[in-house]
Amino acid sequence: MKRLFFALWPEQTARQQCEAIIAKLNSTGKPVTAANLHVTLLFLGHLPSEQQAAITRDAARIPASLTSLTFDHLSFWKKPAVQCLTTDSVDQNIALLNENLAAIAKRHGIVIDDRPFTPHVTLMKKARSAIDIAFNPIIWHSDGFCLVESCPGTDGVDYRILKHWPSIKPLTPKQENKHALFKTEY
Ligand code: 3AM
Repeated sequence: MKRLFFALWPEQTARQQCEAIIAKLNSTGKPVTAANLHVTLLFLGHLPSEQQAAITRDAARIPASLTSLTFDHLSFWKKPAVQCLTTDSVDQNIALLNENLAAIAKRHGIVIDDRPFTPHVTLMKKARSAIDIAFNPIIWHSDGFCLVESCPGTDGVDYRILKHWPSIKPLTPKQENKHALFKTEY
């Protein structure tokens, strides 16, 4: 069984801007690696392959839409002990995407988190306290979403994109080495 979630993956600019903030947060926790930066749309948990296939089939029917989030706050969440980027203004297309994905998951009997959807980008784990730093808002554009596997990795966890809608071109091997994120199955 694979541990899966739906997510938005960053464009290069947004990823680099996140990395710059992580650098400013230096030594205040465990930094998220550049290749792991994402916005979780819906956490699914461990799914057997038949359920993964059914979810994948249904997710492909969700109309593709352009989405944009402006991350302008750095938040400290005490319980998960993370520093993350957050936003007060959630793009309606992203809220709809989350609703559509949640409906698919429920239809296939997956128990999902019933807390309100709060788009965020985790930058630092094992964080101990709030930190006040200045940064320019990060505009996170997406033209689709992906199904991601969370795998145990050398750095704790590695995220592996299994599928992306709409389809994207795999990176060249050189790019793949750099960001290790397009080890795709599609
Ligand atoms: O880094 P973020 O918060 O975006 O927090 C976990 C991570 O997202 C979240 O899923 C993403 C990939 O692991 N996650 C892990 N377990 C979860 C759970 N039981 C969960 N979200 C909701 N319920």
